[in-house]
Amino acid sequence: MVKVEIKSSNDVGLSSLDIVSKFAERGLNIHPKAVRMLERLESLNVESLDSLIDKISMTSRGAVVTPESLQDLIRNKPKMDVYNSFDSYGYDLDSKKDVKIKVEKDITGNSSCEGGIEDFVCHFNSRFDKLANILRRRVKSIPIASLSKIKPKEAEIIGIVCGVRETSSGNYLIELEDKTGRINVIATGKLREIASELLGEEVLAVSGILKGKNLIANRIIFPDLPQNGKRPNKDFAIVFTSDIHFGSNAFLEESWNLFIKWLNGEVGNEYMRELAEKVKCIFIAGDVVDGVGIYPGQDKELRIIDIYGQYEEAAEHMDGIPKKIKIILSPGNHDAVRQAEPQPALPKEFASLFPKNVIHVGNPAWVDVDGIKVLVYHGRSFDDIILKIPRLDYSNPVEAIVEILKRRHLVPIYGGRSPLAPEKEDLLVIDEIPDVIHTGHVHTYGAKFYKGVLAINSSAWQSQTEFQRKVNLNPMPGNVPVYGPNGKLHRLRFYKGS
Ligand code: D5M
Ligand code: FE
Ligand code: ZN
Repeated sequence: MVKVEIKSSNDVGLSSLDIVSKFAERGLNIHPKAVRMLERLESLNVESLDSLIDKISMTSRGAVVTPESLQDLIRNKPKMDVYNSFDSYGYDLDSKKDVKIKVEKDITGNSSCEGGIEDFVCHFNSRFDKLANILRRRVKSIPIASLSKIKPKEAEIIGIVCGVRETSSGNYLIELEDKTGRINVIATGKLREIASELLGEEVLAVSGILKGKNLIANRIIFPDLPQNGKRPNKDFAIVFTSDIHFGSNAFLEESWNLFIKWLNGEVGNEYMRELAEKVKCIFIAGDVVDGVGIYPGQDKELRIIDIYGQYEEAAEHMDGIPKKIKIILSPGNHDAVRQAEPQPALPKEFASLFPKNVIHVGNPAWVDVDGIKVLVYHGRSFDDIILKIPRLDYSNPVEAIVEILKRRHLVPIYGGRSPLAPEKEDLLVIDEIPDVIHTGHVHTYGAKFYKGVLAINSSAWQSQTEFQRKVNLNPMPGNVPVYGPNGKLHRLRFYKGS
């Protein structure tokens, strides 16, 4: 029997005000630096704070609680939990055979873009063609230019969004363009909500009634995914992680080391050790290192100030992972590759530092793991998507993944914070249906099945940075989703706790 532990965690994000008030309730004054220290504590929740204050009240004699006095009390051993939604299951432990890993689509070595106007034209044509092909399976569309000629009463069209605005009457006007022309689509009633959440460059189908020069929409159709109930049923497990940020002084080394010990079968209960034994590969969805010069003032938050040193440390840590496990390493915006997406794999200079079981891929990359099709993408576009759609939130990152799946495009906003490399073929289109889509970047955890596709955001190994504190982003570090064996999903948590 597997014990299912549902513990409250630091995910609740206690604010400095909460901490100060808790101390004040017990007649204690706390130094601001000590408040910061507690805020950064991975394991802090209401219960652990209460028990900490209990201990302090026993020893404190009315002095201000300083960071130094907290130090000994909070220096705890790292801990780990497994959460899963299944009571128990059995599987065959003897899984010696290697899984076949094949990198299927990746920009590495195939980049041809120079960033000129022609590249952009080619790129957006490729995006339109790929997505229109998906939509044509569901609608009988006609070219936009033919609307003015044949003047049908009702029509279906496919186009790329090139502008959205609210009209004075509270409806939405969507400018839609295909290769033949442009038309204004009017979204009224319930469709206004869909129109208000359009991100800017999505390819859509619209069915509607022609009224003068406008098409009054009665249906707006996203490329989306078909419903798919099938789940890969394999006897091995895949681990997903991201945003390790080696080199940052907020890197959570103890939690990370515990994770590595778990992979080596050295820690955990019987269930977790058996699970570790089943791990055949690990995906890393970017931000392997913290990088250098990524944001202003970053040098103050770095423990290793040169990029080479950061990758050396990363490589050393990867060496601690059992060699029978393949590591698929994809870069993010903190890594030493071009920022524009799609990003190629790490250059040789850094890639060669890593052990042989590391497979370097680009961002995004499609990787087939013994029949499980994984799409790995760092997730930079989520900042733009979460900003644009008010119902989305950093604390629930899988909902942003659902938005990219609906649009079948990893970066459906152009001109925001995600720089685009206008490659001739748009490799950011989700033109196939993955079994798993794995992202990171926002440093929070989430996993759910959307139309049969497992959507995962794999948190981080970095505690809250000064910048994230300012924008109120509460990371959930040390959460590790593990998929399989037998199509099951586990959530492991490695954290320092009392
Ligand atoms: O990004 C981690 C998270 O923090 C991600 O959601 C973006 C946010 N972040 C980090 N730096 C910035 C800046 N400069 N502006 C806006 N949002 C930011 P990571 O890629 O790990 O830094
Ligand atoms: Fe990151
Ligand atoms: Zn990132």
